[in-house]
Amino acid sequence: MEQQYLALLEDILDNGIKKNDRTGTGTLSVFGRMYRHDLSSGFPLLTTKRLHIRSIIHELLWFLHGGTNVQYLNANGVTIWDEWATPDGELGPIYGAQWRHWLGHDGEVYDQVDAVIRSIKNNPDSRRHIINAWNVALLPDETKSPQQNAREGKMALAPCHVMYQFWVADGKVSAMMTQRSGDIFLGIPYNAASLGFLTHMIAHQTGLKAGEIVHSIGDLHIYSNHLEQVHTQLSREPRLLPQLEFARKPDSILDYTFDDFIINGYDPHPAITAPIAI
Ligand code: THF
Repeated sequence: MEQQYLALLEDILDNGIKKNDRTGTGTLSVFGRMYRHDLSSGFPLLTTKRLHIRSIIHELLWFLHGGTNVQYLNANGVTIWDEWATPDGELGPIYGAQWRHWLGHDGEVYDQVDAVIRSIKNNPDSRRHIINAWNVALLPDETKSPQQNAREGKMALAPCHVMYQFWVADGKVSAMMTQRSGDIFLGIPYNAASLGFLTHMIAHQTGLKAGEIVHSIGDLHIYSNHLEQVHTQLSREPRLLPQLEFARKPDSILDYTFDDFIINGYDPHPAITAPIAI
């Protein structure tokens, strides 16, 4: 996994095209890239820089509980969503709302997380184990700020990790995540670890082993103010990947707490700070 990540950094440096973007920062961008990782060979947490595991786990628990207000994250010391929230912490109907309570035009509320776990248990061979966040009716108006969109009941940001698909074979569950836009230096390492945690949780809850993760990205970019950091990271040697262990088996996917995730053997190079494009 990590060699593939570093190769993608090189790929963007070599082949990236200078593009402007919504945030006005400027990027080097390539289109359509993928990497895959067998979860039995270690947990997908980069070692060439230290990642803030706390932020990643709390963000995922927040999505799974349907959260769309940063208060839960802030109460747990996580600030990665603050820049887009209104003063009272609202982000509009982003991931958590779509995952847990997608409102259908029939007025019915759809819980995609519960549905996917039931379909994996009851109909493992299905090719429709999907969680989709791209709710067209609630996408933001790009001419307005994230906060203005949230105030108007729209998503503060359009989903980046749009679709998750699960696949069951040989007693294992694999996951493919399709991402429309990926900030490779700051976002992708979080997204990869988050996909790893979610896949392990779904495997745990359905009595399967964790198989592979496949991460597919549309516009994959390095922000122009991350170039120095990327060179620092490329100068480092990857180390052994850590292992994930669960402290217990919670009754449902909604009953995991931060302390249920035990990461063994994480020995990364130091963190590399970088500004986030808003
Ligand atoms: N916007 C941009 N420009 N990039 C993204 O990756 C991104 N996200 C989410 C929404 N909008 C985005 C927010 N995710 C960090 C990491 C992920 C984020 C936001 C910020 C970040 O600054 N990480 C620091 C450490 C900060 C911390 O964990 O406390 C780091 O060094 O990794 C795509 O999901």
